[in-house]
Amino acid sequence: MASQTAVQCVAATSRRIGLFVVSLLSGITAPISAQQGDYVTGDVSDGGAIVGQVTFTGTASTPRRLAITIDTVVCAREPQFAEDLLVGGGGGLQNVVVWISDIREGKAWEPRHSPAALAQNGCRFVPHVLIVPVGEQFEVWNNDGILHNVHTRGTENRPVNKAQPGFLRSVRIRLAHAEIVHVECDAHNWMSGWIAVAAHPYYVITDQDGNYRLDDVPPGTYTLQFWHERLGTETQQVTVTAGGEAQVQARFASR
Ligand SMILES: [Cu+2]
Repeated sequence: MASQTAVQCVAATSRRIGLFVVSLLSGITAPISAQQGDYVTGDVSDGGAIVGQVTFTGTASTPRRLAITIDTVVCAREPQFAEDLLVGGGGGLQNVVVWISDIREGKAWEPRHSPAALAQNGCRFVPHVLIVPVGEQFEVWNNDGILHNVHTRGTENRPVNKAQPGFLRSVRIRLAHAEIVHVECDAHNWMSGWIAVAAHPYYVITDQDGNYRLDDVPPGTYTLQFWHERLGTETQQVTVTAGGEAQVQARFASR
């Protein structure tokens, strides 16, 4: 359930040959500045946006309180609650990863996305869901001064399993394949987070009211994926026009 292959493979050779034509059709202008796996970046001159809200159609119960059993001086300063199903205003579903799964060319990562960082803070992973660019190093911080551990579990990526004693404020991790991996701390069994290893910048996480927005999308028809850690995956088609704003809503039911 945790694994979603974000980009299908295309032949690099045919892509390069067809790049000029594709650029004219899709609104991407020269220069092509970088290439990351099967995704090619360039300036998007007439992109559109995809916006919407993801909602939960079931009845959401109050998040359950977590049992903090060890390191209580640090970890139980405040009550802790599960973050695996957070429903906000209007049934909006938080922490859904939304991405375009079949985009081949588009904008480059914005500088603010690099380096990404995941904090172990108050014996929680913050943010609960993090987007990192595929293949790039990111940091995991230990803000607590006690022993934590970083243990990732995915399908495409080999597991990372690093102890992070209190004096080790930062460790660096690199995940080479695009998928969503689970991250846990073996020292504190309630700690749970997710890392969306993104093949390109068209990934976003829904806010507390379930809203999301993807900007600078080259005109075209795409497949939009929605992933939630408990509720699974939804798929929708979307057509983006130059300068337009495509509305795409998604609903998740109880499972
Ligand atoms: Cu921990």
